[in-house]
This record gives sequence, C-alpha cells and structure tokens, in this order.
Amino acid sequence: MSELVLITYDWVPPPPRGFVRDLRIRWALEEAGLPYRVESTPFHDRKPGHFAHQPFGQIPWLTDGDLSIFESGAILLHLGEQSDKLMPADRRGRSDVKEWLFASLASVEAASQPWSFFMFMSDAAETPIRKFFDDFLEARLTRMETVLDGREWLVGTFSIADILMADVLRLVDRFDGLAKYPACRAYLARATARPAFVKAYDDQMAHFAAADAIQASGSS
Ligand SMILES: N[C@@H](CCC(=O)N[C@@H](CS)C(=O)NCC(=O)O)C(=O)O
Repeated sequence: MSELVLITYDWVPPPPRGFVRDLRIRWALEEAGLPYRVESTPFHDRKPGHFAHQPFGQIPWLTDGDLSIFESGAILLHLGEQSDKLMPADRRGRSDVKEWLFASLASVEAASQPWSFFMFMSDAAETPIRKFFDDFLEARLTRMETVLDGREWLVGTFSIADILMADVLRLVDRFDGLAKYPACRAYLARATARPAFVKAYDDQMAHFAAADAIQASGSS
C-alpha cells in the first residue's frame, strides 16, 4: 500500500481554524485507521507546484503513491473505496453513500456556504440577496430535518457521507443556524462526539498553533 500524504496550509489566520477542509480528510483517515502523514504548503506564497496539485490554489489535496487528488469530496470517495469503515461493501449502500456525498456538497453546502459568508462578515443588512440566501438555506435544512429525524446516520452505518454532511452542518451551527432544527443538531452532536472527529479537530488546531509558535520564535 502506498503512503497517504495530506496537504494543508502551513498557517491560516485564527477565524477558519477548526474548519479548514483538511479536517474532513483527517477525520476519514482516523475513522478508517489508515496511516498518513500531513505536509504543509505556503498559505501566503502559492507557487506553481501548488496549482499543479490544486488548480484553484486551495487545499486540501491528498497524494496516494502516484495519484494526486484534490476536492474534499473526491478525496473522501477515494478513501471510502479503501475501507468499509467509510463506505459499505454492498452495491446499494455504496450508491446511497455517493448520493449523499454529492447532496452534502451540491445541495446543502451550495446553500450554506454563501450564507456563511454573510455571517463571517457580520453582515446583517436586510437586503434582497441576504433574504434569498436565508430562504435557500432554510429550504435545505427543513428537508434535512425530516431526513435526519429518527435516523442515526445518513446511510445505515456511519460513512464518508456523514463526514461531509456533518462538516457542512458544523459551519452552519458555528453561527447558530441550526437553532430551529433539533434533529440536525442531534446528528451533528453524534458525529462530532466520535473520537476520530475529536482527534482530527485537535490535530488541525495543533498544526496551526505550531505554525504560530514558529512565527513567534522567528520574530523574537
Ligand atoms: N471545493 C474545495 C474547496 C476547498 C477550499 O475552499 N479550501 C479552502 C480552505 S478550507 C482554501 O484553500 N481557501 C483559500 C482560497 O480559496 O484561496 C474542496 O472541498 O476541497
């Protein structure tokens, strides 16, 4: 088996810490118990080598031997194919996981991400565009509330679909956007109580704290 290397930034400012998308991948790797290494790429000075792996100059990407994979959903799918702790073995289960993996990104995150930009910017102006995004997110969360009511995980057992959906909901919850959705909140609490999430979160925070320490020792 080839070595798995996860690439994230060498540093990010404090606000996104704990929400940087390498966390999705760390979480999956921890759930599956797959050995991996984390490498850093500069946040400030993005070189051609970075764009060669991630055409938008973003993170994360993962290398698996001679494969280099970008897009958190694609990376999760790649890992899901390597462990039945991340994706069930049966045809129906795998198909259902893929469905929810894409739904997390294309249906729920498509609504939650623009909404979160308003929240990050503390923009509370009651504009038509803000109302559009509030309504868009509400429509998606109302449906997710029904889906998750009485369901432990999206597809039978815990899977990469839950990693992605929970991580998407986590950002909404950060800005108290789940207050009206108890089933979504309970699902998120279940997901983030998993030891693999806790380890992934702590490791990401430690990674950026170590970067702060290096910067501080260089400037003193
Ligand atoms: N669709 C991409 C989005 C990746 C993304 O948004 N990465 C952020 C970090 S969480 C980033 O690199 N932001 C800096 C930038 O966009 O320049 C994925 O899910 O992998």
